[in-house]
Amino acid sequence: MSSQQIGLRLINLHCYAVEENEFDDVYLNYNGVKIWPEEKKHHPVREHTITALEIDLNPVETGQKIVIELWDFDFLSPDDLYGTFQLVADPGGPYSTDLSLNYKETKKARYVLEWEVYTYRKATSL
Ligand SMILES: [Ca+2]
Ligand SMILES: [Ca+2]
Repeated sequence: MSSQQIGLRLINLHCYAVEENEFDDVYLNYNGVKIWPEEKKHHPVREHTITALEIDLNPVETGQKIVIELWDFDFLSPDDLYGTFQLVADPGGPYSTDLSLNYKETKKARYVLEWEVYTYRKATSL
């Protein structure tokens, strides 16, 4: 037996403009939990770069709204929430979604998330 399920894959993070000098130290949260980078606390990102993410969220429901937060780490002050990527899990893609800016923390940052929704079969036991 198997059943069709869908998963959402975060493919790339495009940075067009950073908030801070030279680079931002970014990480991504989903439902209050850091999902990227996986092996360290944050990742330096410079302008005009594409960073591979390769993060899978699964399973998700068709039509589910998924909010991914983009945060910037700071040494001397609380981390800054730059904004959110607001995704809807419709199978297909790749899609590109602009960061909805949190203007309390940034006016300069410009990021785009590239992502897709794929189907897979999950074996189920009887
Ligand atoms: Ca910072
Ligand atoms: Ca800060």
